[in-house]
Amino acid sequence: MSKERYILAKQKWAEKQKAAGVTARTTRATDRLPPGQKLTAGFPVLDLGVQPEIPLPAWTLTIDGEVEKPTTLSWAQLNALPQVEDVSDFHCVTTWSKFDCRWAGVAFTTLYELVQPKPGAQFVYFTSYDDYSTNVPLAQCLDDDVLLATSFDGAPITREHGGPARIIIPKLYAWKGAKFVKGISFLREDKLGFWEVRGYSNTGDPWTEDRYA
Ligand SMILES: Nc1nc2c(c(=O)[nH]1)N[C@H]1C(S)=C(S)[C@@H](COP(=O)(O)O)O[C@H]1N2
Ligand SMILES: [Mo]
Repeated sequence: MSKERYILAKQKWAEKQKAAGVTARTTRATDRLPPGQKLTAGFPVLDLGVQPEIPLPAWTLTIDGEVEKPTTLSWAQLNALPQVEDVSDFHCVTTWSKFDCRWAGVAFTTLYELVQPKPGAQFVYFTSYDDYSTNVPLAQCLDDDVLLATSFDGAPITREHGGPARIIIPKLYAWKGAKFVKGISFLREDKLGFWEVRGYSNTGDPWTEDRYA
């Protein structure tokens, strides 16, 4: 791109930002830390005051809704699916972030292929053993960093962090990732989850500080 065209493009971008009411932030983002977030070295625990205990033989995950092949997986069936590992950053809406979380488990796309969603399926609704729920557009669940994670840092996910299995969606605030997950429903229409009906943003993008609706 020529220098002039580059400047013009930047100018247009600035005008668009201004028109959208985007102003300087009080807390500036670095390359990795989204605006308004603080880096934590520990791993805080966020839940609804219950950490359900699910013995592995009793654990199931039901995947249903607008799909050709609704399925209920046992723990053994889940672990027989192809396993992947992904290192990602974790951003909680309460302003802490944790870098380099090493999760392993089954890629969301593997579950997607297993149940074969119908063309009308556009949204995903997750439910949990603690009666938590959350919702995400299907398109965002199909990124290759979205996991049904069963391991953190090389060990089974502890109960406090959502074991036996939890959802990880690194590009969204962490409330969009259900701990203690027990159900995944593919839906035609969006359906708000636990925090989404309580004023949290429906989209939850950390990079635009899309915290509350
Ligand atoms: N089932 C369930 N999933 C949940 C929550 C919850 O309370 N219950 N809290 C969410 C929120 S707000 C965050 S920040 C992360 C916290 O995960 P952690 O406790 O492992 O840090 O889980 C998310 N998933
Ligand atoms: Mo959170």
